[in-house]
Amino acid sequence: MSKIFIGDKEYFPTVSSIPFEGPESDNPLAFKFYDANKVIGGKTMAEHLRYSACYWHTFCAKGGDPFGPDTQTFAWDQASDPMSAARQKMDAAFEFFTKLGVPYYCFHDRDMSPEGESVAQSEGWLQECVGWAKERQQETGMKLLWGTANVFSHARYMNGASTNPNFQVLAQAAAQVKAAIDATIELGGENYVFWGGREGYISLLNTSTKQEQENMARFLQTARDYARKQGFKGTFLIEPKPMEPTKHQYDFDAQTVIGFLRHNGLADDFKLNIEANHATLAGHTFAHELQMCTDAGMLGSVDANRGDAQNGWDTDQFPTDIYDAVHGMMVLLEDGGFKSGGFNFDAKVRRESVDMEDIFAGHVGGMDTFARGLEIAHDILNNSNYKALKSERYGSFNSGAGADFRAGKLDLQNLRDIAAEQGEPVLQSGKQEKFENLINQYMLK
Ligand code: XLS
Ligand code: NI
Ligand code: NI
Repeated sequence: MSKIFIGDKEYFPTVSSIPFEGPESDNPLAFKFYDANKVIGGKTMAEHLRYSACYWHTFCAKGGDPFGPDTQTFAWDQASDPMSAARQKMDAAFEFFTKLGVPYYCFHDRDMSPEGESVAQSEGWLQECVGWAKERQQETGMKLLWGTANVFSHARYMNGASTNPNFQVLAQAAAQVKAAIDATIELGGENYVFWGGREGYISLLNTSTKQEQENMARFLQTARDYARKQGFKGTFLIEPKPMEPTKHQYDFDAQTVIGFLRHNGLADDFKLNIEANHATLAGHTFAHELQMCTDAGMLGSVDANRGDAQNGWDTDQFPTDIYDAVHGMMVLLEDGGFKSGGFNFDAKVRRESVDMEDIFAGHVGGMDTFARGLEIAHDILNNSNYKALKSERYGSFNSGAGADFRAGKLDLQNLRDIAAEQGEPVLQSGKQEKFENLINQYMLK
């Protein structure tokens, strides 16, 4: 086995580069469907899918849950001084990214670099880590899909970051966001993400929601202005989530966020980062959230994972549901595919999955799921009568009075007169069963 490692130690010695072996292979650490160079509709799978692995779940979280401590032990987590530990973690991360064959990664400031005792110390440490990351990016060809700041874990953020009732906490969050934007620019990041970790409330009784949302908007405008001034050309992304950790989060779902961005003059610079599990929590499907974004021209990127239909929390499981992947890919392909975004696996192995190989298996499964989803969705959109069936339902708007209405040429009196003249409309079938059968036909053939 040829050794691939960054720095002076191999952290995953039992795993080599993950090969594509096709659906007949029974090697659990080989791709069955993700063939990076396979061309689908004029683009390779790698270009369509733009896969990314995340730093936080894979290299920072170790299996602890509210009822028990960590279950996973990491070889890169043994050094006693925090900067040596950060360096080892980075070597392990880049070894993992390279062996998996993802072109992108994502990180929060605090995943990569420890929190210092002052703003200045935290900034200095982050800059040092960014220097190492830049070297490793050059060495491996890895690129940064997005950076972000963790302004929700530290105790100071218990009442929110930009929506905190205490201005001093807001300023601390600003310091972190500034440093994380600088880091993202330095590493050539294509996007910068805001997930509103604790931007919401636990009790409405003690919360001025109007002021908090105004402050959030002002904060985002200020961050955008700073980043643009520093030359950031990428896309800002908001990641909706309706709840958890707060009872109610302001970035509830795609439609709420789109309205907020438009209301606050942010729609030209910001798009959305849709996470599948957050859609589930909001009572929506993954495809619904993607569709709301594409309708608004605001689909930025995707946090690929899966929730659990019976649980009400963010389980962040690896995406294996092919039906969801097909529908999601149909929406994405109809929108022309990703521009600056990609599929970032915001997913973690289960607490009980304690073998180092399990994190490879999780990502391999997720990458195969969307690769197959891409092929099926492309087939449906190009070779079936799906699009024709759908547009037929709206055929009455294509000409005559329907087209006049779309063009704004009819007033309410005109509409009334048309109704009176035409009489009761003939019932028109929604044909849902035919649509569902068509999807299954293409999935199962
Ligand atoms: C948490 C979010 C988080 C963001 C990045 O639920 O998904 O991981 O993606 O801050
Ligand atoms: Ni996420
Ligand atoms: Ni999440």
